[in-house]
Amino acid sequence: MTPLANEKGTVLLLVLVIIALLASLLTEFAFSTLVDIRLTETFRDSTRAYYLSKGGVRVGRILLQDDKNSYDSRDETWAQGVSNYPVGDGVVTVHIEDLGGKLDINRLVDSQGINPDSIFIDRFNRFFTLMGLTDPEDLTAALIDWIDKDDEVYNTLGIGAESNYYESLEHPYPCKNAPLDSLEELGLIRGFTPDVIKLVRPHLAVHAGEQINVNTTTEEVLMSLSEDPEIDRSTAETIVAMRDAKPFKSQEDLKELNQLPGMANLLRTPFTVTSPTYRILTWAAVNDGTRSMEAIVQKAGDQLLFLKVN
Ligand SMILES: [Ca+2]
Ligand SMILES: [Ca+2]
Repeated sequence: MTPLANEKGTVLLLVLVIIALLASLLTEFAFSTLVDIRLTETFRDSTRAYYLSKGGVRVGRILLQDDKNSYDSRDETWAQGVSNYPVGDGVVTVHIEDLGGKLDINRLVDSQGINPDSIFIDRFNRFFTLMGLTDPEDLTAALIDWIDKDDEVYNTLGIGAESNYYESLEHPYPCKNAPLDSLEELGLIRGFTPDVIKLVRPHLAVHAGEQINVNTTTEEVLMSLSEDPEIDRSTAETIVAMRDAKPFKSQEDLKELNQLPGMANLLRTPFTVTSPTYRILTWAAVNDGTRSMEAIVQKAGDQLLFLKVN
């Protein structure tokens, strides 16, 4: 081959390489433009779902503010929520659950974070026993230590856990030494395995209030309230049947309960007929974009106590 022919061949090869590169670049460009459009669409839909979900929280708060009667029970409008309600291109679901019928974990320690509350300790010990959990006192003690300010291990009845325990774990973290903000924190506390949490979660809350709303509570929570004489399963079932037939609408109505076994001995008048706080769960979808939110609100003054965006 002559030097000229050789040069021509090289140029041809170079042109071919450039064409191939350009072609692949164009294909890549077209593909990434498509991906960009899809990402933009998903981002757009997910942003719309975010605002729809946020609107769902507002709807929940409006439903609660609209409820102005003397009692709170699950046959009221707020408790019906909203299911897959169509809004524009999307749908939104709003679920409202009152927390007044649940045992408030943060009540185990006084608001100063210093003294454990003996009445709530008894309730939690009985509750964990009722749920069939082993070492119920240790679970209660671990909750107390998680909440109380000090780093001294609680050791009455059960043995608790402070930072020295949590710092020795494979993935160490300090003990919170403050009230729980959300039930999700339970997963960080010693003894609260996923199975235990699944079992106890429906009966427990944070921000629940000191008294128990008879209209919405569970048999297990009722049974945890009194030991001697105890509120047994049959009394708890009777109370639930009474409130399901007709909600208790005032403290006066609650006097009907005084005749039942275990009621005369209840400490600190544990019952009420209203719920001060609520958990609003919302879920929204717009095409492929979905978002959900969890809000805890205090009904009085429509105060937002906690918000988690998923
Ligand atoms: Ca009400
Ligand atoms: Ca502590």
